[in-house]
Amino acid sequence: MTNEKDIKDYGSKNIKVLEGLEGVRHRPSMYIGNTGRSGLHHLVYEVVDNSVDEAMAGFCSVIDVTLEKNGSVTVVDDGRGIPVDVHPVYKRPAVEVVVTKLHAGGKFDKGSYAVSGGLHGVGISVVAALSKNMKVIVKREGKIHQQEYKIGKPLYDLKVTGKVESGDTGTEVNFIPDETIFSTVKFDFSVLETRLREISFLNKGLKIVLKDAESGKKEIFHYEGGLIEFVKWVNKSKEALHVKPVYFVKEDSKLIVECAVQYNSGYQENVLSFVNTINTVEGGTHVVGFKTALTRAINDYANKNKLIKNGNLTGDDVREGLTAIISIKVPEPQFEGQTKTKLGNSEVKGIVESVSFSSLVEFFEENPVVAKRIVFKAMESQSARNAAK
Ligand code: 0RA
Repeated sequence: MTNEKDIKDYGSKNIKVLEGLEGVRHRPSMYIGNTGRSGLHHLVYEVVDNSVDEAMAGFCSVIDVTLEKNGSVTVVDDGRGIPVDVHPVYKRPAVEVVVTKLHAGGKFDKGSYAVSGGLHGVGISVVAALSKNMKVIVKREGKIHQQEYKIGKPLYDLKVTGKVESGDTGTEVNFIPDETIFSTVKFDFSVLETRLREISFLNKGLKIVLKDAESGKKEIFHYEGGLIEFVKWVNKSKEALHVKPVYFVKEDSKLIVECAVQYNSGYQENVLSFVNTINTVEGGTHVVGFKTALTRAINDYANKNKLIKNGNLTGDDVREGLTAIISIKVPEPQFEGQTKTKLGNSEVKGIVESVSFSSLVEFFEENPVVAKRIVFKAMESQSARNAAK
């Protein structure tokens, strides 16, 4: 299905690195999706992603995000700090290279699973290019280092502005989006709140603090329970069918699959899915694999325990009142669909299905009271569906 557009896109992808930051300003949508509200908020996620990577590597525990009164955003982390030593190739401080060169810095040579949620896998340099001002402060090696940039260009050389106790490290990034690029430069607390909470659920133990300096509003996201707390949070205003969610995490040579499930007494299906912490709104092969496993595991349990009266339960029957979070990590995700939020990797379906099936079977065997409650709920859905026919 190769067409002219694909060939053109393929070409432009490969010149992306060569064209540098002017290219980012020339075609911002290629890097941040769009120049509207969602693209604007994407800038914050790009900066936060770098701190999340530092947290995933085990060096950062708190990320602080503040909407400042002047319309800028500040992201502070307590990681190791962006390196400040002179880069061997560019002969400039590493932090300057990270901020002013597209895809620069060792952080972008990600290990197979060390993939975080940046929609286009770009970094802080894209944010710098699309900001009328960016200030980066690095605490490292006992010193406070600072540099500012205007549309991605340094305003002065990296300078030392003070001292800190050795061992006190971290990075602070403040930026004001360029209003000549974006249709709106007004950040929305609730938009950031939703995504930052999600990032926090997906990275258990990571603390993210969101503040609005104007209103004084403050939210703290910190969940030691990860997906277990996520599924309970989604169900918080509902009546849960079982207190303890079904939970499993399995690592295979190609994939990490993590899942939390909790039924409620309602009739809605609510399956949230993530690939490398990106919300796959349109689902995909991981979701298909999970759903197939769920239907099969519930039918197997029901048949084995002679609970079935009117034939096997359908997928729709077993998904009434289902709340599930599926999070997978895959080295080379292929995103498809209208909004590029549908996972296409065909090999994922079977792996997620077999991992989910064995984990669900094990949970049902060990929790027969919960298993029967789920089966009976699905049988009620089946009866209602049959009666409606
Ligand atoms: C490159 C290398 C190292 C850390 C970072 C980048 C880093 C980048 C960001 C961006 C926001 N916060 C960050 N924290 C760290 C490793 C440095 C080392 O080996 O000490």
